[in-house]
Amino acid sequence: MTAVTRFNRAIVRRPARSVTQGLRAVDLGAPTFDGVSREHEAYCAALRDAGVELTVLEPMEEFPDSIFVEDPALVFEEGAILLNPGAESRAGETPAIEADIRAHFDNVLSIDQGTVEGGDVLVTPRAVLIGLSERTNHAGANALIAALETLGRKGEIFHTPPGVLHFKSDCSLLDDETVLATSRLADSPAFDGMIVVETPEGEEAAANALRVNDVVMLGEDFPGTRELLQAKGYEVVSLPTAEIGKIDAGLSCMSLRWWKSSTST
Ligand code: CIR
Repeated sequence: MTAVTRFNRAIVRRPARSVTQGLRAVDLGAPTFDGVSREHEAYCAALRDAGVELTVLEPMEEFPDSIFVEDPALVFEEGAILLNPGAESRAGETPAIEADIRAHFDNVLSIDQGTVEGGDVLVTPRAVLIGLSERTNHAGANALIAALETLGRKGEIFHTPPGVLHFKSDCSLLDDETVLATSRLADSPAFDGMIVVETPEGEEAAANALRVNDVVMLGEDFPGTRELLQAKGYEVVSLPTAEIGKIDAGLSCMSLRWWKSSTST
């Protein structure tokens, strides 16, 4: 099994004009299409710079949130799992991305009950951590654990802090043994045995960072977190996220990432 922060392939989807109507818990104003597009382009460039080959899917107007490809599927070197988004307006994103997933993976599983969004799933070397949330329920989490077992992986269920969209809205992996998390999630048993770096107060949204190969991608509006990570020796790539932040998204949401070895299909 390849290190969980090593990736050489990813699927992304260009934003549709309807992204301005993306779901949000609190309406602080809609993002602009041009603004989201610029952030998406910068993100794609950063992934390529980090050594990832991208498959770029076409926009889907009927699904405003479909730029967030992380939520309808979960991918690994050894296979993919089609998920079932808990947001009604996003449920159709799974059938819509299925053919693109099948184009890359021979082994494609799905969950047979409940709801799970990929934003609630953090892959660590020890286990695949699944956070229960408004979008991911017990039935879905158990179905995901069964699918993960078929792939030879272990899944474990934890809680997402109340009012937080996804488990990974509040945490991300910095390396094999270190997680970046908000203070409200830092004490979770999910991170037992790991080093937890807490985001500074007021920079909670920085927790949805993204480690890809040698770099940690981080929202550019979080200087305290950047300083903290740089002081610990991480190479930080700052990316604009203010527009996607208006629809509750961060850096992990916009790609499905995996390692393709010369022997994997
Ligand atoms: C949603 O509410 O579904 C989108 N507006 C944001 C999804 C962010 N996805 C993620 O964190 N994995």
